[in-house]
Amino acid sequence: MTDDTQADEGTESKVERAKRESHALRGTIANTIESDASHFGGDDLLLLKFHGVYQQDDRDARRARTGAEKAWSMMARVVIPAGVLEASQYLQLDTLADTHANGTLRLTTRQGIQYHGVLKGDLKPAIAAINQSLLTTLAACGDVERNVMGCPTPDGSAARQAVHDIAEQITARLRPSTRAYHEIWLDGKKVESSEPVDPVYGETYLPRKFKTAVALTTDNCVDVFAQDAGLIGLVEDGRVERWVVTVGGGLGMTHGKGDTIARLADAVGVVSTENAVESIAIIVSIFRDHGNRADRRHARIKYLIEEWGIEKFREEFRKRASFSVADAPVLEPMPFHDHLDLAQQVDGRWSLGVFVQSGRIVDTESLQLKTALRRIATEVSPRFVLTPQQSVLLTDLDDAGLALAERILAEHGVKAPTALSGARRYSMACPALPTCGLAVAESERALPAILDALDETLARLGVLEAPFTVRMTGCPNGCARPYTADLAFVGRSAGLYHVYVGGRLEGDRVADLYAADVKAPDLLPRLTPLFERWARDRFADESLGDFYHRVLGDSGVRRKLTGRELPTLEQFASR
Ligand code: SRM
Ligand code: SF4
Repeated sequence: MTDDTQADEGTESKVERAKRESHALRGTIANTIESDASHFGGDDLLLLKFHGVYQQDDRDARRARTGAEKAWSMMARVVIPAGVLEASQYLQLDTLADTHANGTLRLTTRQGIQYHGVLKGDLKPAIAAINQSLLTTLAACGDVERNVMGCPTPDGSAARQAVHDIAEQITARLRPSTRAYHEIWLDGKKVESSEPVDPVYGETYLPRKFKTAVALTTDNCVDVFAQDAGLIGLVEDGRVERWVVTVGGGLGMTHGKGDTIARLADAVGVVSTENAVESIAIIVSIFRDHGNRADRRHARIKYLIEEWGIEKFREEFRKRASFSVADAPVLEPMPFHDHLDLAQQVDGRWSLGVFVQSGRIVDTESLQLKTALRRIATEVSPRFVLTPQQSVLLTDLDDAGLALAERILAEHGVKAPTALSGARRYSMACPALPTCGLAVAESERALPAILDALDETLARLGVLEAPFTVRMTGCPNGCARPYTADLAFVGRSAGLYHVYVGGRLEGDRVADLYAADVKAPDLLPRLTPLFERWARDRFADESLGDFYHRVLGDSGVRRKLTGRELPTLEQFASR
């Protein structure tokens, strides 16, 4: 056996055993909460994830300390299907950041919200408060269906309603049935020890996490091909009645492990709206029954598709479906919108985008974003729709509300999205240090300075407004979806990054490893020849990733990237 996540042949891995023996995800979490212990241990660390909680420690403090106990705290993640919040919910979540966490809200790349720095003693009241706002942390993490993403489609059309409805319905259909969540965090009442086995997930839940997104043929802002499963609504006259079902996307890789891959999804077939949710449930059931439970590194559905091939998967899907499944059409490339531009809804009201750098809502001296959004929630009361790019839309604004929201934003130093460079507006970074236990390099804290320098270079070259996406992560797990970006920096070790080039906003192409092991200060100097060539020779509106592919002469869509150390393509820029 190599580690806890792998099993010897014929034995059960430690993680599978922990799930089986957890008594429907209870473990000893409740006892630890009641006790004086400073932190959780053993199987509870795994089980907590199903409740939306990760135990973390302050990595900065870890570096500074010698021998003292780690500075433990918790990260709690809120499930928000398709990112839709009422103003009252946003207000409650905002308050919670100050009363029970580190004073910030962190919008995630999957339209959820995370709290960092929650102390063990604050966990129970924090989760209770989240539930009072009619939201939950249950199934935000763990080996189950995670937060279901959905295109925000701020036009308020029937297509938007369809996306939101389906995201809600998938969430409800695939939420774990355990009473443990209520028992531990809410009412405290013990239920009979004979709680029935979860009807969807069984005793051992899924082999690993499972992610679904709902997109539209008119917009792939959710990066649907990077998801375990997806639904793409075929928009006809503003309505959706049929959905393309997709399977087998996923981005997590391990450096140096060629058998770990970033992969884009394949189409399974086309189903009607009434069968869309069931289609995702069927894919989940196939993963539950056939996913790899012996090696967690290979326990994502993308590896099952690699092993079986998509034809075998389609056969299995049809076998389990009690409804008709049409052959999947060849999909035209789908456009991408970040939805931040001011847009009028079909009902005449407005949607206004607010850019949030790396999803972190916080007040600083020059930018009081948290205060501004709080004031808008209180004084204007719009809907808050979190975007898959870590920003937020204020929707359903009437004329007076729009004027007031714009004034409040300006008063607190929040720039309009149109005032941002293309690179900044479409950028994303994962949290990495100091909270993420898996980070090997900086990301969220490093990206702003990189973007400042990048903006200078792009302005000098006359391409400041050109849209392209820059994404950064502190390790190869891919939380900011780096491998579908035009340009990505992926942490290798402290101050060292792999550079990927060649994805694009439309999310239908996987990037290439462009330069390996680049020191942080050398990132932009190493890329300048590529930027210069792009600025000089690009077609109008051609993104960096598209240009790279056209000039390299590779018009094919790259469907997967492996963690193997490939030769880099940096020399291309000087060819
Ligand atoms: Fe992620 C693990 C943060 C989206 C792939 N991710 C983690 C953990 C929980 C670290 C850990 O396991 O200890 C990170 C918490 C850091 C912190 O301090 O907050 C973390 N992931 C995030 C978020 C917050 C990044 C962000 O900038 O917003 C995103 C939360 C989304 C949500 O609301 O649910 C987040 N993670 C993603 C995505 C993107 C996506 O889903 O669209 C991916 C790539 C897609 C995929 O899953 O293939 C992603 N996260 C991972 C992986 C690699 C999984 C794999 O198959 O190898 C890990 C590591 C793991 O699971 O063991 C991971
Ligand atoms: Fe942590 Fe790596 Fe995910 Fe960044 S990409 S949040 S460093 S697991």
